[in-house]
Amino acid sequence: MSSDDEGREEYLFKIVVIGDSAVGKSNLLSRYARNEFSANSKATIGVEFQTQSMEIEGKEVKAQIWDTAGQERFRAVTSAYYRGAVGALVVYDITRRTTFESVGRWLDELKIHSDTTVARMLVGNKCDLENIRAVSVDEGKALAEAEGLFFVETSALDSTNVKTSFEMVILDIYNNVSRKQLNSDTYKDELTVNRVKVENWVNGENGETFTAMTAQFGTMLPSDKDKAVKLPVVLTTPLDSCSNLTSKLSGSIALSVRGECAFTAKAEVAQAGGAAALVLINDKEELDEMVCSEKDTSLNVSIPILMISTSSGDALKKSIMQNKKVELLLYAPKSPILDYAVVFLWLMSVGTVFVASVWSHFTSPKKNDEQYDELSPKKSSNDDATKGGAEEETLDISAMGAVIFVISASTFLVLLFFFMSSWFILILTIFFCIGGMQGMHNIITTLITRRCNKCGQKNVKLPLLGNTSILSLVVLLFCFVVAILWFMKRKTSYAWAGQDIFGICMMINVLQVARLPNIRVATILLCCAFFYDIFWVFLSPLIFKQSVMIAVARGSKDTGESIPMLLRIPRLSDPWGGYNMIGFGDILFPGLLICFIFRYDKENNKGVSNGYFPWLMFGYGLGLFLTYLGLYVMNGHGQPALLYLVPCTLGITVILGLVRRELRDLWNYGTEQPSAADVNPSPEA
Ligand SMILES: Nc1nc2c(ncn2[C@@H]2O[C@H](COP(=O)(O)OP(=O)(O)OP(=O)(O)O)[C@@H](O)[C@H]2O)c(=O)[nH]1
Ligand SMILES: [Mg+2]
Repeated sequence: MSSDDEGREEYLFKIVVIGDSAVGKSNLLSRYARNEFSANSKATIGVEFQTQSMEIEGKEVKAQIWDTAGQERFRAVTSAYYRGAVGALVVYDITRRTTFESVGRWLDELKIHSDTTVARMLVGNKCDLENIRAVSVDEGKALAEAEGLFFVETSALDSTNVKTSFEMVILDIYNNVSRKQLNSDTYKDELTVNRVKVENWVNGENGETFTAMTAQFGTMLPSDKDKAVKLPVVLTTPLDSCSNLTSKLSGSIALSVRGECAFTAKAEVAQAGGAAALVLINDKEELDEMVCSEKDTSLNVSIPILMISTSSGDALKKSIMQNKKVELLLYAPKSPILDYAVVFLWLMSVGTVFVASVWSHFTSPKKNDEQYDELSPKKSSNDDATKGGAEEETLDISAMGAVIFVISASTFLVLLFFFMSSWFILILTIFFCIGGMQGMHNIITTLITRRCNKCGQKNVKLPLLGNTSILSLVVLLFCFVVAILWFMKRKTSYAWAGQDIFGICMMINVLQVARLPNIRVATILLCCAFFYDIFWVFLSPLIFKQSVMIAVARGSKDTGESIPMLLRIPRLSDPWGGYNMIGFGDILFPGLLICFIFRYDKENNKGVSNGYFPWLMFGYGLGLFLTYLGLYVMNGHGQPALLYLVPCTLGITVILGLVRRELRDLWNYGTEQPSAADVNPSPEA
């Protein structure tokens, strides 16, 4: 998101310059970056960088150009040099044949160390020295053609083609990138991804891997662990890296502390000292984002800069001070945006809604059997009987109730957002346990009594509860034990399974109790919920600086505990772990409508062909699918599922109702009598 905030897209490309010693690599770069040339420049030792910006199609493209020594003995860790490069200039000297003959070897090295497609250009430098030319233009062209490279002859001395050669490579990379549709999200994501895994070794012993955060400037780390290099760590002197360093840093990772000066200043100092990366120890456990202010866009930081927490930093510092050898391996694995956990989540949600809808239909015959002495006398007035029976255990939601519900849910959400303390979460968790327990109890007893009629008939008299069936008691005890177990283990990695089971039981139960009377109330409720969801996910950042819904769903920052108000499945293929989640509301709200429709279909003897239920189930599944599609398209940004679910369920109902001319009936369902009564007095008035 960060690059979107500035309203301008940014790209960062790494380009490497390679070729034998003294072919003029450093001079080509200094000519391009600073328009400088040095007639007696020294051979490069180690690695140097320059960042140059240019604009392509209104987008800012930054090229980070790396220059290293042509001489083998001065070259820095080769794989680190090539890592992440998307462009390369292979330079030879037209006055020295041997440098041209080495080109093949340089290309091989490039091939071995780079993973992505690299835009490559063959550069014949020193074309100002025509009189002592040893390699003809045609030879250069032929080689470039054979290897599939661009070709150009340059002179760093008189500037011929220097700019062109770099810009052609940058443009080619840009075209490659945009052609591959990497342009917007994926590629930007790669640049802004800021979580890093830090593996560490103390005296060769592998310690616990911890997480670091990279700055929004500096180079990216490889996403692949195999491509990362293990480097020794050196404590900087001074420890804050604010003034020039006296410690020897080349080829190692600098470890510094936060404070005293800007991150960017530290970065530049460390880079000037030759560090391969700078690791800053934060002054607290949390990791803050390190940004550079707008003014610093000219910044030439080309090493990765990252921050680690106090505790991990201090542990490393201590080991170094004890003269132990500390090594770090830094890499930034990427999360897949979609995980197959999504499929299970989809199945779970659709399954819950389906089961909740058909539940009473498939369990009621047996219920009737139990209560037949009560029902049979009234069987003649069928409608009354079912309605009377229903009223005992169900709650019809009224239009007013729907509005009040959404308002109180919003209030609750804001309260949660501001006061999400551990005890608040604890209370909600207990409520969740009770709800889940009750749901589970109801489901199990219903299922058992349906299988065996007599099971539920043995009763005992209890002091407070009165006449209770033994079955019910046993099941209750079981559910209680399960709830307690889950409560105690709720912070474990497998607690999600229990949470899902309880959540599903609770929702099926809620959907049996709460009922929508007709489409009028459904429309009010779902529309309110629709705006509620969109507001709290998308619009709340405008007021609260972050999405209230997403913040609440993520849970408390301090304890890492979240409120069990969603179904979740771990993202197994994600190196960062985490969960795919769906809120209870995304199941309950559409669920209420679908349950109503199922009842409507049954009460009006509608089958598969003329009913609404199959359509709505399809609509719900489609809506969820679209939600995940939205998640994917928006690069993992939390989605208000109801944005998709409401049109896909309520929308379908209304459209079908209109087409079938049944919308009126659906709209006023169950209120036909009162509305007729309403009509009667009006002529009098
Ligand atoms: N005439 C002429 N001389 C050049 C040109 N480019 C570089 N030189 C000279 O060639 C010599 C080597 O240049 P560098 O840029 O240091 O070469 P390099 O490829 O960076 O060498 P290493 O760092 O050792 O790999 C210097 O003396 C430069 O002045 C050019 O275009 N024309
Ligand atoms: Mg050089």
